[in-house]
Amino acid sequence: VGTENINTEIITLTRFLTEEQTKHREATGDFTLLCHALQFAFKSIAYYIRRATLINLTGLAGSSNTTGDDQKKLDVIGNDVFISAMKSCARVRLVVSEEEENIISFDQYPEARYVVMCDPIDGSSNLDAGVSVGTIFGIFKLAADAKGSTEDLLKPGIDLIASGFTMYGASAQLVITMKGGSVNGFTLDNALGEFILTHPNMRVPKKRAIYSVNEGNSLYWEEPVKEYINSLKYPGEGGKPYSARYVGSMVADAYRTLLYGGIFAYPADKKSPKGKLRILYECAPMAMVFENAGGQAVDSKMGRMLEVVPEHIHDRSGIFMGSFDEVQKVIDMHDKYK
Ligand code: AHM
Ligand code: MG
Repeated sequence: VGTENINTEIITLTRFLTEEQTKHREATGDFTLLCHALQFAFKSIAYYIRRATLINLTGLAGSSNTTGDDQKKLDVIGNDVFISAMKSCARVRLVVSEEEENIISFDQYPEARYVVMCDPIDGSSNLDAGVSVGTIFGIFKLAADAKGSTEDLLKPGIDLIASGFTMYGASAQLVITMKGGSVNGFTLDNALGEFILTHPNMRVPKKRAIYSVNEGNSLYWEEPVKEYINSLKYPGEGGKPYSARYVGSMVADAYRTLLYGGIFAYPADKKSPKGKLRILYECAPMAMVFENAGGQAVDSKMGRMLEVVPEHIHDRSGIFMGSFDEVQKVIDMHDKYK
């Protein structure tokens, strides 16, 4: 590579966050510090996933390696890395993790104003096969008088101040968005150890003939969902059927949908009347990303996903998200059944 080809004006996540902070005169820097801790968690998890097979981290927690040492499953490591990063930045009051039954409360930081929800390694059933997984996160800010209890968490996605996800694929990707802002995508440069802004102002294409759903559940689907998916597969005279793409890792299916367009669905059905995916750390953060990128996200009642209020921290919801026009088709199909 000739030196003249080297771009010296790259925007790292660190630089991006600093620039965002200076845009807000009232900013204290607390949120920026929290983002730095998040960034470290993502890099660490990306690293352990890359090394997983070599250092025996795949398989079940509780199993032993050949020397008899206890092995931690990657799920557990991801969760531990994430929580310790959130704790050490001293700006986080509460953490909700898919891996933890209860809320984690950092009582040593009563002044901390942020609440972080996360799925440290989403799609972990895919890990041992080397398929992409990722981390999903959402951030709330506590009101000045909030004590930091469960009630402060059972809030709709419209209250999120930031959200996003990473995907540890061929390279590690980070997608992040702030309230009322655009969606920005970063790629981890392993040599520099920095996330580089590679996808500024991401916009999900308005439509695209791709659907992403676990069709093995179709026996349990409600009629409108069945008819909707059938309408994509059998478009009638002269129409071209949609392509099916389903990784089975929400982060990977969401990332592709964000870039190429189409629809991702995990509907509530007769077997799982509340759906599978969790509101606080899967559905709401993804819905915020898709809305801020110009798409739509609704639940199985066709209400705006970001307005769904969870009843408990691990509450679930059906979800349809993606290109604006594709999600509109699902809504229109459900309207027919009203
Ligand atoms: P996980 O959080 O236990 O990994 O489960 C969530 C994952 C999502 O990433 C993915 O969209 C979905 O479960 C796939 O579920 P299924 O195997 O039922 O299609
Ligand atoms: Mg998950």
